[in-house]
Amino acid sequence: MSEHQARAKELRERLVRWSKEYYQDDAPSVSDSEFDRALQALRQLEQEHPELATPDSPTQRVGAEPLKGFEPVTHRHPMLSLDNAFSSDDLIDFDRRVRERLDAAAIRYACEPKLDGIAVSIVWRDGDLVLAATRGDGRTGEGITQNVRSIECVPLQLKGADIPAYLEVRGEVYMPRAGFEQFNKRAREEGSKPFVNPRNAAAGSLRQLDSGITRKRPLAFCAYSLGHMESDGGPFASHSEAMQQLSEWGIPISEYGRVVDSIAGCEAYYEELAESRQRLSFDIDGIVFKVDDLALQQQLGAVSRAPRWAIARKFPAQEEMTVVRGVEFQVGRTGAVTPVARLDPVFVGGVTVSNATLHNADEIDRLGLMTGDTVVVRRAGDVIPQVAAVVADRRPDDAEPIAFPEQCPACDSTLVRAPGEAVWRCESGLGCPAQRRASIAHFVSRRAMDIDGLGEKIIDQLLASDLVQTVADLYRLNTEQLADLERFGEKSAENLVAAIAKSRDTSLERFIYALGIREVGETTARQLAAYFGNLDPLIQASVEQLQEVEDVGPVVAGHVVGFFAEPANRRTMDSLIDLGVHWPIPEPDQGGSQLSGQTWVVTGKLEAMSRDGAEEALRALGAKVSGSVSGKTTAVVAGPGAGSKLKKAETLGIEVIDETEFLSRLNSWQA
Ligand code: JCF
Repeated sequence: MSEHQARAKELRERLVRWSKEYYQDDAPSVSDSEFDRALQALRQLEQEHPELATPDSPTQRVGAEPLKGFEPVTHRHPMLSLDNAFSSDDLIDFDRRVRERLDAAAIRYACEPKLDGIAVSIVWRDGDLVLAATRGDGRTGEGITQNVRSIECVPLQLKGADIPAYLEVRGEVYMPRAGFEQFNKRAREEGSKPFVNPRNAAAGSLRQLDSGITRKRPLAFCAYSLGHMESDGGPFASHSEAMQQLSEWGIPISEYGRVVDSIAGCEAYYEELAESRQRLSFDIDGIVFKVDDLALQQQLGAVSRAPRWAIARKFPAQEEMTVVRGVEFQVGRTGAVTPVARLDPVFVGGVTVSNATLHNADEIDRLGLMTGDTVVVRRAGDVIPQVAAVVADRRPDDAEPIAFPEQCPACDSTLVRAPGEAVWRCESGLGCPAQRRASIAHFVSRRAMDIDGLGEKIIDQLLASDLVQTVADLYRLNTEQLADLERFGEKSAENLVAAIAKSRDTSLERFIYALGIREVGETTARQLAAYFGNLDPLIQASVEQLQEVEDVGPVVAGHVVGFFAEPANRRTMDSLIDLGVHWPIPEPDQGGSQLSGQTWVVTGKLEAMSRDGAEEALRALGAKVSGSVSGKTTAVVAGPGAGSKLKKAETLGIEVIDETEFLSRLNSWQA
């Protein structure tokens, strides 16, 4: 066998195995970019050596054969995929080709995010959902009607006027990130298998023979084009008009869709969404640009697998491969021991990543991870980077098993695992140096007491020099003591003492959050502060009373009671108050506050104050502050760089004000 032959054979075998993992098992072991690179390499090899091409090569057929157990459904028109643009130049080339073919000066483009899910086709006859199928190989897909019927946002019956006799719509079934994270969290807790990413989760959920299982998965649908329509109504002039009509019939469409009048508008749209990508509630892997005019689309036509009138401008991949060099075991604020993989640095999801969480001991077993393994790292949204899969066939001979410690790596006490829990914990509390360090870091963090300039290195120095044992000791520090520490000058010592002093003036909700009670995050802290009004009633609250607070269940209530029952915690709190930490006692909100009953959203960059500061000011006036714009939003404060939230507010006709206007209103409200 020639060298080329052997290489082609190896690539084919890999691609076939990876395809099966991807399309049939919904459990890929390599990243998409790795898959694409292998496919590209094989394509090139076959192009340069045509004698190597075989009819069953993966280059000839990418996609999946229908799974057994599902009826094959032949699409009326092939379901096309999209050509990719990887750079601004690619996009400009696309626009030039389109304009040359159409002999046009500028083209109107419809823009929308490219959802990372599973393409499906859905048919409504006389308004009733009668058929749904996956894309399959583009011609024939799998009938998944029952499963699609179980997706909540897909209308079983269309509403409104002029319902067509036959309507086929194409769109993407996807799993929003929050649902995905929650599903995986539960899977990890229960010891069952989490999904690698939301797309695999959507695919795996959709292709269940039992639609009862699909029903329990948090799936959503978003239409992206009209497949075929038979109707008395006239044909649509544009893609955007068709989408608007689908929306009026009750079919979900992208809330971020927009029409621009030239390629420059496409560039701006891309930049805007690239900036807000991580804040969206779902994964997107790029932006789709389509010639909006349907007559022009027809004129342009399609080549083999993709239309000439559309292109997908891709974002940086959210999954990449790298090597695990070792595993460290970190002890967190609450004693939970988290294995963290040390990686060869890799650019993924727009940043360079060199650590990824492995969650817990079960996860290491489930992944079958060894030191030296090549892994797929995923970074999406504001979730920390994770090891999503191990690439089994890249394991080196000197790979080493990973042993989970039995003793706390920081204080040597025996680790404990509660029945039914996945995490091992160190139970030494603040007796453990790692927990002490982490709880101080949490206490001083920006959203807690907000002490500027007190990073982890300095915390380590303060602990090592014995100047600080508890968070209360921070308020006893003076400049002379600090100036004696390495890397401290007089000025930096003064700055730190000033920052600590400034933090004495805080709010009850920040203080409660800063205590670092297990499972009491910012929202719970805020609700506890609002309900109890001051610290003493909270300390004295019973488990039953605590559960009257919104979102507080028996577990959180137990953690709160347990925290205050600990004498060391009480001593520290007493010291903090003796040392001058204080907060205003909130007036009970009787609906009389300036903004009570209102919901505000703050987005984009503010100049004079931080976004947090603006939100805090709004809450202090009785407003609710939300992270997303909806029909219930009262008003939006938008700074430069505001993206999708601003657009949505404009679409919904919600009042939008800039920072200057906000500051002037704030002045009058607070007067
Ligand atoms: O969101 C998507 N993944 C998506 C896929 C959006 C689109 O507008 C598409 C697509 C695949 C094909 N449009 C076509 C023509």
